[in-house]
Amino acid sequence: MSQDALKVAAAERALTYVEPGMRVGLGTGSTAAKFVDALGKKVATGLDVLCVATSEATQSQAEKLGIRMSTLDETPFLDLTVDGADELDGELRLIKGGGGALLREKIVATASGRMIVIADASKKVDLLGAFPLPLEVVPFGLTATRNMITALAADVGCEGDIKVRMLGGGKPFLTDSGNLILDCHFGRIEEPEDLDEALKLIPGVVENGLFIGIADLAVLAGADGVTLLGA
Ligand code: ABF
Repeated sequence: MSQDALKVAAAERALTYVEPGMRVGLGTGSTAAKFVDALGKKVATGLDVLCVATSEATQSQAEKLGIRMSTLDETPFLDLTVDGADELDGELRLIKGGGGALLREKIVATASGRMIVIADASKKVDLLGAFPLPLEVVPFGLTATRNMITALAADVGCEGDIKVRMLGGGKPFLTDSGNLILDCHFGRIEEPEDLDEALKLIPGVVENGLFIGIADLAVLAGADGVTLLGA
């Protein structure tokens, strides 16, 4: 089965949790996009849901599919959010933000009664951190902020390169909120809760890509079928 087919399988299983009348948060990334496609097909056959997107890219995809969209200000409580992840461990702790949408993703997921993570099974790891942890930071005072991240992360056992995410042509990647992304190549995150707490103490860090205590269920598609974690 191709990786694309695995993403579709996870997305289609997650769709079985969507009920008529639900308010649904729509994630970002290639796996979440499969869910939005599948939801769009259901909507075309009469399913009525109201959705909030976690990025401009997802908003535009959903609108093209005719999905009824709202904003989090108009609809501040959602029944369910379905989103992808870059890594997840057995305790449903996630690294997100590879697509740069972690801030809106975390706001939307936290405003939801339930969050379902969809992924191909290769995203499941024993220890988080091989995927560089993304942090959304304000551009002002970048060097000072980066120095503080280096010091506080080392205090909780995380050391490694911290790189500003760049686009081609020497321009920095900017998030939908106009901030920068720092990718922290820690390699191993032994104590995700401690790192999360430490990062929250740094004023220039708007949000970090650790999602702890937010996801309720992971739908993982592998060669031998779909498995559920947290069910
Ligand atoms: C979003 O998309 C992100 O939080 C995560 O970074 C990424 C996963 O992308 P993909 O599904 O394309 O692997 O869910």
